[in-house]
Amino acid sequence: MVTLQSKWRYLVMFLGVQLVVMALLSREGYHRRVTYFFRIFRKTDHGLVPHSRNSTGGDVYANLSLIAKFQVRDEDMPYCPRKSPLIGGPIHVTFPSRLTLAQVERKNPLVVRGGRYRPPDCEARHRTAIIIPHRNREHHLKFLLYYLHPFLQRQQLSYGIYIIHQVGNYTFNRAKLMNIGFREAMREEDWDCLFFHDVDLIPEDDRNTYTCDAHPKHAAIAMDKFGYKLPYKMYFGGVSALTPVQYLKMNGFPNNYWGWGGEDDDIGMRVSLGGMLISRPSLNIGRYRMIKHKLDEGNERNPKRFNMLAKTRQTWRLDGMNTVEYEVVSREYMPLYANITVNIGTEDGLKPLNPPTPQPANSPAQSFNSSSDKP
Ligand code: UDH
Ligand code: NGS
Repeated sequence: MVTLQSKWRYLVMFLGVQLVVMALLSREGYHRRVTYFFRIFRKTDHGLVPHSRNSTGGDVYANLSLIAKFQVRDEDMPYCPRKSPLIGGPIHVTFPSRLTLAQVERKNPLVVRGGRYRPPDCEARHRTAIIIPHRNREHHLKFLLYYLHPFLQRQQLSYGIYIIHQVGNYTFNRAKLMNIGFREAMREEDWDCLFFHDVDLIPEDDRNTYTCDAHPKHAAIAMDKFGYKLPYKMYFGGVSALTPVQYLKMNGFPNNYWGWGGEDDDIGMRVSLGGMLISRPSLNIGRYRMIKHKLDEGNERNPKRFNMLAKTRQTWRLDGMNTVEYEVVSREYMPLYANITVNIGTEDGLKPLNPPTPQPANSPAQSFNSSSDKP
């Protein structure tokens, strides 16, 4: 039978045990021990990085806090693992209306001037340049940068983002801008892979690695607007990736498709005319969400595209990287990208923006053609 006296004794013992536990917990370092204890149950914290689908909740920034903030000395730098431990799988893509470039900058503190990044704690195995043809799409660019920077950091790539901006109002020429991007990027660094990337396509899975394959890669194979399937077998539009050797083997892209349509089909044909195959990621990984928009003013459908495509077999060696002519108007190294503004002329050829007056040796405006300037 429990007496009143023994009840008091139990109560005093209980309080005593509590005091001892509290004293233990308040000792220096208890926090570390408690955290360690809880981590046994929550394996996704710090040292243990999630691999499974949805483990990052689709947040493209979720894993980035795991990147070491300190810079390891170059001579002590190990190679990054073959498969990045930061990859999390599917990414949830939305377009928040109030997003600003300043916010994107703050979320990417390790990106340096010109939109360059290299992993701070390991030597990247791949160096990838992203080439984005651009005019009047700043709104789309902001969203692409918001998603692409953390996406590439999660893949532990060394990378740079180049915007190739067409100056003036003359008809847009996507493929020619890509040729210029290739040349301008390669003159700055020995990139081993170039991604040719529409500004309005956001990758939805970071297992879609932005590295090159043994054959030219078509990365955007499953877009939301096509019900996440290829619209037709030879489709090569949206996002593609080539090594410099692959690019030159097919003489780059055509320069003579002015306006919308056909240039991506021409590029696809060049791949096989250059003796190569098309490599593709799987449908569940090469997924993209397109930012909806209408056909732009100055990029009307090109009525000549079908006739031109019928002649690609005869024209691909005569027009491409070996004939691209342009004038660099400016090179600006912005916090999140390099902005290269170019005059690409018209169907009738390159007309310099400024009359050809004698220029000082380091003037920013320079003209290029294949014979005067090699990458
Ligand atoms: N681009 C610009 N500015 C322009 C036109 C094109 O920056 O004025 C760039 C941009 O990177 C864009 C890419 O070129 O993502 C391709 O152009 P697009 O987005 O207009 O072409 P897409 O085929 O979409 O992806 C067209 C939408 C309307 C199709 C109607 C015909 N079916
Ligand atoms: C083809 C176009 C491609 C274009 C693709 C998808 O018909 O340039 O449709 O267009 N080829 C020709 O016109 C010869 S889309 O649905 O994105 O507007 O990329």
